[in-house]
Amino acid sequence: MTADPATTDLTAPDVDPWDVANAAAAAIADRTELARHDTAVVLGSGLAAALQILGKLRAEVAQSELPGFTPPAVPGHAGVVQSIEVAGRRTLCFGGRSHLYEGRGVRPVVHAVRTAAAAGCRAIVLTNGCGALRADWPPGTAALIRDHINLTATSPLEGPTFVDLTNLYALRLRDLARSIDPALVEGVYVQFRGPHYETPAEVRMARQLGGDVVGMSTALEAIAAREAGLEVLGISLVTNHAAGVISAPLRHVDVFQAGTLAAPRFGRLLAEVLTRI
Ligand code: 8IG
Repeated sequence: MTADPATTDLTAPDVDPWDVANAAAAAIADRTELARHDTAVVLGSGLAAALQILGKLRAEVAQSELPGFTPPAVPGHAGVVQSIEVAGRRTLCFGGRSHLYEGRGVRPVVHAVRTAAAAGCRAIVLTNGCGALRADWPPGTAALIRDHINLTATSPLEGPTFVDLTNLYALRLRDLARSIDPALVEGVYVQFRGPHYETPAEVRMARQLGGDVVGMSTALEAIAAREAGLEVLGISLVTNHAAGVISAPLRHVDVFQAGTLAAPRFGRLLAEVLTRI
C-alpha cells in the first residue's frame, strides 16, 4: 500500500504528479485508517502550534514517509501530516509546506494540495505568515485573502490547462470566517518567489498594484486547489511590516515569534471554521 517515498521522484518529467498524489493519499488512508478526509489545512510559518487546539488528534504521519514529500527547509515548519477530528469532520492538517525558493520546481509546492484532493477533501484552508504592505495592519493582524497577484512568473499547471480563477478564494468561506470573527480584515495577497524579502521599491510596487500583504506561498497552492476542484479559504497572519513600510529591518526570528504568539487565537478561528465549513 505505502509506496517507498525514495522511489517516487515527483520532479521526474515522466512522472504524473497526480499519480504521486494518489499514492500519498493511499498511504495516508492506510496510516490513518480513514479512507477519506473532508477538509485540509496547510499551516504557515510558526502556526504549527495552532494544530494543538484544533480537535482530537487521530493519527500523525511524518511527511518524509509519504510519496512525493520532502522534509521542510524552513525552521518553524513542522514536517508532519496530522489527521484531526474537528466536530466530526476528518481534517488533514499539513504542518509545513514546500516553497518555490527551495529550487525543486512547482510540483513539490502543490503536492500537499493535490494529496488533499486525492484524499477526498472538498475544501482547503491555506494559511501563511506574511508581511503587511499597509502600515495600519500591525503584526498579529489576521487577514482573509480576497484575491491574489502571482509574481512568481510560474504556474503549478502544466500544458493547456486554462483554469478560471474568478472567486478563487470562496466568498462563502470568507463570509463564514467573518461570521466567526467580525474583526477579520480582507485583502489581496501578493506572492513573490523569495527567499529574500522585497526591497522597499518592490514593496511600493506591490502596494500600487493593489496588494495588501506579501508572502512566498499560497497563490500557487490556491491555483492548484482550483484545478483540483477544492473550495479555498486563505488566511494570512501578518508577522511583520514589509520592508520600508515601517523603519525596522526584517528578521526570521521575529516572524516566527509573531506566529507563535498569535497561534492560540488563530487556532480557535481555524477550529470554528472547520466545524462549520
Ligand atoms: I512571514 O515581508 C513573511 N513572509 N515576501 N515578504 C515576503 N514574504 C514574507 C514576509 C515578507 N514576511
